[in-house]
Amino acid sequence: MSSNFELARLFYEMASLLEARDESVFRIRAYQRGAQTLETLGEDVRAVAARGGLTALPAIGKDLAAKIQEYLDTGRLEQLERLRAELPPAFLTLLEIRGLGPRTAKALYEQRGVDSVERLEALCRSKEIIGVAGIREKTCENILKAIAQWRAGRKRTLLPTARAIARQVGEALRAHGGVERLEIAGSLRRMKESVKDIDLLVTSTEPARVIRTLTTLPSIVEVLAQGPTKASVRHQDGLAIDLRVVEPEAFGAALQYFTGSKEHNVKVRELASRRGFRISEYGVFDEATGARVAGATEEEVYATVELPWIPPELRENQGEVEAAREGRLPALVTAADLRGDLHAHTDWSDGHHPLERLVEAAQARGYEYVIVSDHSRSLTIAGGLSIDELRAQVAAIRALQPRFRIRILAGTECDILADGTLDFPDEVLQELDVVLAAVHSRFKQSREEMTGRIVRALGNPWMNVLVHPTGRLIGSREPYDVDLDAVFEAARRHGKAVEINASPDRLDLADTHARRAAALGVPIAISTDTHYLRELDHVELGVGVARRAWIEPAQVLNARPLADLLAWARPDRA
Ligand code: DGT
Ligand code: CA
Repeated sequence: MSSNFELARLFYEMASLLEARDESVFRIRAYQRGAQTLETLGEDVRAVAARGGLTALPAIGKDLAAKIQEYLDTGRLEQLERLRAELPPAFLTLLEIRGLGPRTAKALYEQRGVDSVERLEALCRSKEIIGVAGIREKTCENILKAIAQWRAGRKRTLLPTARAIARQVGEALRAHGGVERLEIAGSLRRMKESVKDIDLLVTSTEPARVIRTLTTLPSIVEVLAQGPTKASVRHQDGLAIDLRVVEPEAFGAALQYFTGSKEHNVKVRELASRRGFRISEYGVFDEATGARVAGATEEEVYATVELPWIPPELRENQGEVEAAREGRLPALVTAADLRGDLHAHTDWSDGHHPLERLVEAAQARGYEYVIVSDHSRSLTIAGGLSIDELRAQVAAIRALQPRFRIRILAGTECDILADGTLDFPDEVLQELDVVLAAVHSRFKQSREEMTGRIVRALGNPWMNVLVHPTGRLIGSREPYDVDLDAVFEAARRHGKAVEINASPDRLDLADTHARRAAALGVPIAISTDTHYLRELDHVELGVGVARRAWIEPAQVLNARPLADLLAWARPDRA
């Protein structure tokens, strides 16, 4: 089986080197997917090749099959060795610096010997890179800022990246045997927007085998610690993975303990000690006799302190223990409660698919409605629509409607201009089914100006949903300065909704803000802001934020049936 892992490692490296050379994303992805297939393949790739079954494997086409055969025959990949010889080993990390493309990085390497982030930083400070590939003084400053962000950003990983890695590693562990149960714990299970590491729990009759698999997986680049039942490793994407093998009778206790948060656990343990119990990752124990009284399931653990099971997203010691004790836990919204998506783009503005594809994809998901909300005329960099184009789009939507079961809502993501007026006149907005409004410019306004601007927009009779209300981009742009409580109060007063934008680097509103808005009675839209069709899947991240915000289906705008949604958005038409 060792060939599987060796080949997977080589394919991952190939993908990175192609990326460094700015090659087509399709080729890069092809190698990444091929590597994932090899990492999770339960049969020796030699045996598969011998029976001519390579191209029947998922993600292995003719090209990759030929590469696999080359390796099996010769023990090497000629193309990979050529690519390796062209670039220094640390070159790939340079490309993690925002704004530094492969071409500039290559010029810096060739002309100034920049082969690491440290050297890049030094030459930026001494200004020795000015003049290379059009770099100016201002570019130097930007690179230094990007390096600082890169350092800060490396500490935490965005939720969807971590989820994808956890899924892939989990699948690989299962494929190589010994795993009975496998669960994700920690902040990832609580759906925090970014995580420090991935915490995995496993039950197994062969702990050593599971540990060995993890520590030798091709996507794992470093073993940080290793023991008979636990291991800590670093994944090639930078984050650490902690794995523990636990006894089935203690699985629930371990899951409860390692899901955290620490603050939640402290609270639960206090309740236990008042009842004469001690809770640890090994179970719940009677302090007097030392006997284990619970541990196989989380329900059992919570039952010993007379609490119902508490959803992981709530376990932040933000009142959930009290709510559980008083029978007031919310019945949290799930993805299945959503009847439509209320923020999506098409190639009429900066989306990457025709209108029809969006509608098909949304209908295939079983939605009752989907909005078309392209940008408005002032946002020229995103291909904002003129009034004529918007009207033509509405006509196109109405013409398309008879071919679909799903209702297509004509909308816009209308810019909120600097003075708080909207980018389209009222008589145009009135023609649409649902109007979104957003700030896309003049982010540096004072708190008073920005608050006044958004509050004024909320007063427009035809706008319905304030989208990505703080404008933040996680890890790269701070939210603009705005009094959110004043915004939520205005939304409540005018009967408007606010959005949880599910785009992974936005997640805007954030959990704590969304909880405040919902508590005031402001309806919450959970939308994807889809620009690529696969982003419709991001809805899960938005639902995660909503659940962390204690939100129930009744508080969610797009959990309403179509008729209710339309009656709310366009009462004049009823
Ligand atoms: P993060 O920072 O995104 O990894 O957040 P967590 O919550 O996943 O934190 P982590 O990975 O350090 O630990 C996972 C869980 O294990 C944590 O939520 C609660 C539990 N835990 C870890 N260390 C301690 C500790 O020293 N005391 C207690 N009571 N619990 C701990
Ligand atoms: Ca963690």
